[in-house]
Amino acid sequence: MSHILVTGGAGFIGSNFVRFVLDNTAHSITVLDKLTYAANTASLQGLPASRFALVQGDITDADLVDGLVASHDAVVHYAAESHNDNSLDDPRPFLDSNVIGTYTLLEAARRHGTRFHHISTDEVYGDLELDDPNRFTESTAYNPSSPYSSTKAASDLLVRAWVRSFGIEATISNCSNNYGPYQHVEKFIPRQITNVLTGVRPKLYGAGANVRDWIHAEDHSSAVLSVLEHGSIGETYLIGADGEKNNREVVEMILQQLGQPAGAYDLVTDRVGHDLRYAIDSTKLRTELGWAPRFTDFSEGLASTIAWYRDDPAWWEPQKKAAEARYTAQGR
Ligand code: NAD
Ligand code: TDX
Repeated sequence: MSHILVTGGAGFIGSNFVRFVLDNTAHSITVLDKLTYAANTASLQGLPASRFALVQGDITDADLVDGLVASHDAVVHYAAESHNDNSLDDPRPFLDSNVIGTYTLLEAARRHGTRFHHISTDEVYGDLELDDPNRFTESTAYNPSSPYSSTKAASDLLVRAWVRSFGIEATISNCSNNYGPYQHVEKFIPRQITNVLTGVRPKLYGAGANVRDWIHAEDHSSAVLSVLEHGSIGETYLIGADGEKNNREVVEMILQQLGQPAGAYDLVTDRVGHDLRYAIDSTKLRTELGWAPRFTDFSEGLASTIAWYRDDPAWWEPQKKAAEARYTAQGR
């Protein structure tokens, strides 16, 4: 039984991980979160006070981070600025949180000998052609495209350097695109679901041909727990669930599941530098740690996600207007 510090635990994937760990283990959790626009404390409501606490604070605050890292057995580091479109408008917060924030946590983990797991993304590998038979593996060269993915790549390299130079006990996981409950409405799937629920047509960037490799957030959580508990120190594990779909297919499924005509979407201005395709080969995680995803049917996972947004408008309505105002300013 351990006391785990989860950074960014009021965001989408972090809050799913907190629930997963509290439901399936005896570990207790402290969340450290700055509560940026992307956070939602409603995602953490109803958790057992004996095993859960929330601290509002910034991972770049070295004094705060030092005390928290010293008093926990492990750190699982989710906190980051996470949205590519925002990083194209204003990169600076991505450098602060993703690079300096990770550095600040690593230094504390080094001082206190604390186990550290770093959460990252497949976007550090750049993109693939649609017909490329290869998928990303742990040995694919880093080639990030956006300010977001380049700061995530920088943070991964810091972790690797701190393992090699200072011997910290760290692991890294790079996961593909997550979907599921508690995802901010700026992101692709919840944006389109909540658009349809509010009578607005879904917005597809470019021609909608870009491919993402979708994984349910609960499967990401089970994989991270598995790496935290059984992963080899210094190793990187890729997390993916063989969920490749192009954006047009996803929008058409959302429209169909919500009873709308398949073509009831708009094509809008493409994202600058838009990565074409991501695809993960998760053989290492599956063979070395015996992990397997539970959500293997995307259509079913999408249906439960749509039901969650339909049933809980109070969770997302307060953030919808501001998110759409940012898109309107970008012409999307
Ligand atoms: P999110 O934007 O929903 O949540 C990020 C959380 O981090 C928010 O609660 C925010 O308040 C917090 N945060 C941001 N800056 C902070 C700071 N300086 N100090 C403390 N807290 C801060 O993001 P998400 O989609 O849940 O992603 C979580 C992590 O998973 C990120 O590291 C991201 O790179 C990674 N990841 C995401 C995906 C995906 O599909 N969303 C896929 C692979 C990896
Ligand atoms: O309205 C939209 N229309 C659209 O076509 C939005 C918001 C997005 N898109 C496209 C862009 C991408 O091809 O959908 C795809 C998914 O977009 P995002 O949800 O913005 O995700 P992406 O840029 O792929 O990055 C996500 O997965 C990897 C997360 O936001 C990252 O944090 C994670 O690292």
